[in-house]
Amino acid sequence: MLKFRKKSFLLKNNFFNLNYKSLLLLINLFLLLIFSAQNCLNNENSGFSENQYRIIDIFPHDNTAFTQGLVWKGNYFYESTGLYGRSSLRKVEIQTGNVLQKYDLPNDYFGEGITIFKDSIYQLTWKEQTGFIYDQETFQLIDTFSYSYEGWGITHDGKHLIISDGSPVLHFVDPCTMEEVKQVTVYFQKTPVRFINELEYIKGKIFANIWQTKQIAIINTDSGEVTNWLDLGGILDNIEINSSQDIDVLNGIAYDEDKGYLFVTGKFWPNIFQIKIMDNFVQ
Ligand SMILES: [Ca+2]
Repeated sequence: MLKFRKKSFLLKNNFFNLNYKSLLLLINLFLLLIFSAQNCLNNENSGFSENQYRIIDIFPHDNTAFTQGLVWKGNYFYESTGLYGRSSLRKVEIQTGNVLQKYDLPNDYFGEGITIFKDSIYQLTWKEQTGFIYDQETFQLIDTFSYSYEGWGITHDGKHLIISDGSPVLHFVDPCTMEEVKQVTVYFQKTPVRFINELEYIKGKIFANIWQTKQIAIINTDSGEVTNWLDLGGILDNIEINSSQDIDVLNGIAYDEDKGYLFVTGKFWPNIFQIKIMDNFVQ
């Protein structure tokens, strides 16, 4: 009887020990799972705004520049500015924002987008239907070209100049003949997207500012479909802005192919933001 009791007690005790250990093991496993999941989330999303981009650095920008076009080449920015009487082509130092080289357009030309194709800078003007071609090194005017629409943004895919005119249409132009080769209409969910502004061709996609919005459209070059939207609505929260400063819209996209970073700014913005897009964001 005593033996039985003892056995029973042992059994009960073992049962309790077993359950207690199992419970501890389960708690540990549960905590490990939560920690792992949290850690995984932290690694994936660390510092990325809305799972889209992360600010790498912030550089000064001339807040009197009405930015219409931005390109990154050879560790310098090339920038086009607009407004009548204030339009220019500039070479800008990244760390200081200093303008190292400048060409002022005649007062009756409103500067728009720029792109650099084979060491020549192509610059559009807004309503003048005239484009300028400069030597990249000297800013010497080499040639002019004309088009029958408003000039807004310009980039190139290595074969064609790609030009926006404020409508949903992108014009693909042969850079040798300046003849239009084809048009692509930009749309999102079957609706044409208007006001396509500054452009940047990045790894087979066209990134485009949409005038008066805080979003950049990521466009399939062949179909014109917007495959994603980069929301930069909160990016100015990262800097102090003088209340008297006249800040205009987001405009200006440049791409650092070597580092894989984007530069974004806006008209009269006091800064240029160097950002990294999350790898899985660009589809
Ligand atoms: Ca650009």
